[in-house]
Amino acid sequence: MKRITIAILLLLLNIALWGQNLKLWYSRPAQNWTEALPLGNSRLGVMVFGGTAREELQLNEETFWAGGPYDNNNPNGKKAIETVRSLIFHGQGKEAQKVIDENFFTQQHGMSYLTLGSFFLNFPGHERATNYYRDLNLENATTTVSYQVDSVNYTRTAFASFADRVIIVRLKADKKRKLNFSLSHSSPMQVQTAVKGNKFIVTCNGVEQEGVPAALKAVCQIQIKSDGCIKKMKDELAVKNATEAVIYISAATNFVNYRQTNANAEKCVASFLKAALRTPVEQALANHIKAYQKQFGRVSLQLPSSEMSKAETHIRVQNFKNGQDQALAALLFQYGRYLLISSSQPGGQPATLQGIWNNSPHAPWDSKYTININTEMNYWPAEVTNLSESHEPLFKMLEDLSVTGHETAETLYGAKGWVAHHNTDLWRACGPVDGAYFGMWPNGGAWLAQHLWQHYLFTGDKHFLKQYYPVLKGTADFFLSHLVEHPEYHWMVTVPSMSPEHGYAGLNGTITAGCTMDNQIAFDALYNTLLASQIVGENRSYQDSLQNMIKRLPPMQIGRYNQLQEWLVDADDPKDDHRHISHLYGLYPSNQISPTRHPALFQAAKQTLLQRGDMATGWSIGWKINFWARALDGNHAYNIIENMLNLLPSDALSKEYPDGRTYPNLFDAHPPFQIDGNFGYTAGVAEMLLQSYDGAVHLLPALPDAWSKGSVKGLIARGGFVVDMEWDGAQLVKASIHSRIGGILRIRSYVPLKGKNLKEAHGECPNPLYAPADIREPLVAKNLKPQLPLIYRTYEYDIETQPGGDYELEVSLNGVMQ
Ligand code: FUC
Repeated sequence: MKRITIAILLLLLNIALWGQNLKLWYSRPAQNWTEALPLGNSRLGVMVFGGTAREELQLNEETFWAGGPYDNNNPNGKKAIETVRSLIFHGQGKEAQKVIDENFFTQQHGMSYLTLGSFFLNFPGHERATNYYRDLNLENATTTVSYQVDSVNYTRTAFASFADRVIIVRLKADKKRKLNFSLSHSSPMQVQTAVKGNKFIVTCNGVEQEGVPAALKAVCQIQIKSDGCIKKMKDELAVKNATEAVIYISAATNFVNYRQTNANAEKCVASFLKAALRTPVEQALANHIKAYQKQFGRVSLQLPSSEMSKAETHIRVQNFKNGQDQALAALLFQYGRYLLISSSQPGGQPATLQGIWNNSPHAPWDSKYTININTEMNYWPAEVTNLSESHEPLFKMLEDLSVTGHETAETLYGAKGWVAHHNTDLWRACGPVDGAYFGMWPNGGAWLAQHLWQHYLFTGDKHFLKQYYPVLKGTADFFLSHLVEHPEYHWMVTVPSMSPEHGYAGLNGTITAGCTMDNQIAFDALYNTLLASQIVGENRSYQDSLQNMIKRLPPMQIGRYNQLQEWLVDADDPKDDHRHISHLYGLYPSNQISPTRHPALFQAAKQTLLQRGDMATGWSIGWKINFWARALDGNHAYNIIENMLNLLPSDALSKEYPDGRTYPNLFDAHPPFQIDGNFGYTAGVAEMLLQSYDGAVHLLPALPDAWSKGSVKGLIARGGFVVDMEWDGAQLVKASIHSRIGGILRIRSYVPLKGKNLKEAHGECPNPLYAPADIREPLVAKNLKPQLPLIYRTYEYDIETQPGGDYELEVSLNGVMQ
C-alpha cells in the first residue's frame, strides 16, 4: 500500500513538474525506418522498430565512415584564380564556372557516413500479439515495447546508455520461462559474423569511395545475460525458456582522428562490454537516466494541451492544424533537444545531416556535414536550450578544420588562414565538392567558426575564447588575404563565390562576386575576431588591419521592391521561392539586422521573407521559423510551424503528400530525412520565446496567439542568463532570471514590469555580450522610399546582476515600477 501511495505521489509530481507527457507512442510496430524510434549516446545510435515476431535494431557507430585520411585540394586553383576573377568581373559567369570546374576540384567529393546493419530478434509465434504498445520516452531516453501472446505479457526496454557506452535491451515475460528468441544480424554492407565464446561478433568492412581506400572497419560484440538457456549457433545466439534476458551491444571502429586510424577496435569494444556487464541492469538503467537527465531536465516548456494530445503521435501530427494540441509543438521542441543530446556529446563527432542515424551505405548527400546551412542549423539550439556541452564536438571539428583548411587556403588560393567550402566529412576535407554550381563557396569554415564566438557570448568564458581564438582568427586571416577590390564598386569582395546554390536571371549559373551573404559572413569573421582580439589582447596593428578591411566591405542594400538585395546588383525576383534565403543570414543567426537600429533594413528583410513564401524543404522551414521570430511576428512564425507539422507517412508516399514535412517518428522531412529541420525547429521555438542579440534580453518577443498560456524554464540568453517565464493571455505574467556570470541585464518586454532593483533603462546597453553588430549604413535603391516596420511598444529596464544572483520580475498592471 505504502509503495502504491509513493508511486502515485511520484507520478503526480512528475505531471506537476513536466505538465505534459513527453512520449512518442504508437499502437503498432514500425513499418519502415521513419516510423522506428531513435536512441543514441552520441557514439552509438540505434533505431528501434518494435516488431513482435521480429524486432529490428538498426545500428550506427559515429566514426564508421567510408574512405580514410585524404584531402581534396587541387593546386591548379591558384593558377586559374586570376582568370576566373577577370571573367566574373566581365560578366562571364558561365565561362568562369567552366574554368572553376576544370581547376578547383578533385575526384573526391566527400566520404559517406555508413551503417553497421541491423540486429534482429526473432520471437517464434509472436505474430499473434495483442494489446500492443510502443513508445519513446524523452524524459528518460528509453524505448518500451509491450504486448501479449497467449496470456503472457512481454516487455522490452532499450536504451543507449549514457553511463556505459553500450546499448542495453532488457526483455521480460510476466510468466516464468516463456521468453524464447534468437538473435541474428544482417547488413547491406560486407560483414562477417561469428559466435565466439559467449559473444556474437560482427565485423563490418569499410568501403573505398572515389578512389580513397577503406581505412576503417567496425566491430560489434553482443553478449546476453539471462536466467534461461543461451544456445550458440553458427550465426545466431538463441535464448530458451527464459523469464528475463538482457542484451548488451557494444561497437567501435579503429578511428583515432582524421589522420590516424590505428585504434584497436576489438579491444575497445570488449572493454566497454566487460565494464557494462558488471553493473546489474536496474543500476545501469538508473545510471543512464541520471546522466541523461542532467542535460535534458534543464529546460521545460508547457503549452496548452487537450484530449487530442492523448492520441498516437502520428495522428497528433495529422491533427495539428486544427489548433487543439499545442502540446505537440512542445513535444517536438523537446524532441530536438533529445536528438541533440543523443547525437552530440563531448569527445564525439558532431551530428551529421542525419545526426547519428543512418541505415544506408548510400545515405542522401552521404549524410555528410553540409556546411552552407545544415551543420550550422544542427547547433542552433545548443546554447539557447541549455545544452552547451553538446556544442563541443563542433568546436573540436573546427580545430581540425583550421589545420586541414589551412592547407586548402594555401594550395587552392595561395591565401592565408584557413578555408572550408560547402561540405566536409570525418576526414575534414575542406576543398570544394559537387562542381562549381553548388560547391564554389569559400565560407563554410568562417560561418561554422561563428559558433565559437556565440559560445563565448552565451557563457562569457574568456578561457574558452583564448583557447579557440586562433581558429576564429584564421577565418579573418583568410578574408584579409583573399578579398579583392571590385573594379566597379570598389568594395572588397569574396570572388569567386555564390549566394548558396542560387543565381538570378542573367547570371547564367551561380558564380559571382560579393553577394550579400558573403559580405555578411566576411563581416562576422573580421568584426567578431576584432572583438575577440580586444579581449585576448591581440596586437594593435592586427586590429587596425581588421578595422580597415571591415570599412571596405560592401554595405547591405535595399532593392527596388523594398527587399534586401541578395546580390550586388538589384536582381531579386519577387516571385522567387528558392529554399536558401542566404542573405538573411544577417537577420538570423547573425546580429547584423536590428529592428531598433536599422528599421528600414529590418523591414527589407521582412519583405524578402514575404516574397520567398512560407512553404519550403524541411530545413528551410526550420530557418523560416527563426527568421519570423527575429522579425518579431509570432503568428507568422506559427504559420511556418504549421507547415512543418504536416505528416509525411513515409518517403514512398512523398508524391501523395507533397507538403509532408514530419515523419511518424517526428524526424524532419526535407524530404528525405534530414535532422537539421528538427534542430532548426527547436531553435526557432526558443527564439520565439527569448531573444538576446539586439542590445537587450527580449522576453516573449514573438509569442503566437495560439500559445496564449504557457511557461518555459531554463532557456539561456547571451550574457549567461537563465530565464524562466510564465505567460497568460499571450502576455508575460512573471519571469525569474538567474545570472550565471553577473553583468548588466537589460530586459525588453511588451508589458511594463516591476521587481526589486529594476531601473528604467537609458542609452546604449553596456553589456557587450548581446550587443547588435556595428554595421555600415545600408544603401537604398534610387528613387525608393524605404518602408518602416510596425514595431510594438517595448519597455526596457536594467538590473545590475551579481554572479549567481536570482531576480524576480512580474507584470506591473499600473505601469509603475516598485
Ligand atoms: C544543401 C541544400 C539541399 C540539401 C543539402 C543536404 O545543399 O540545398 O536542400 O539540404 O544541402
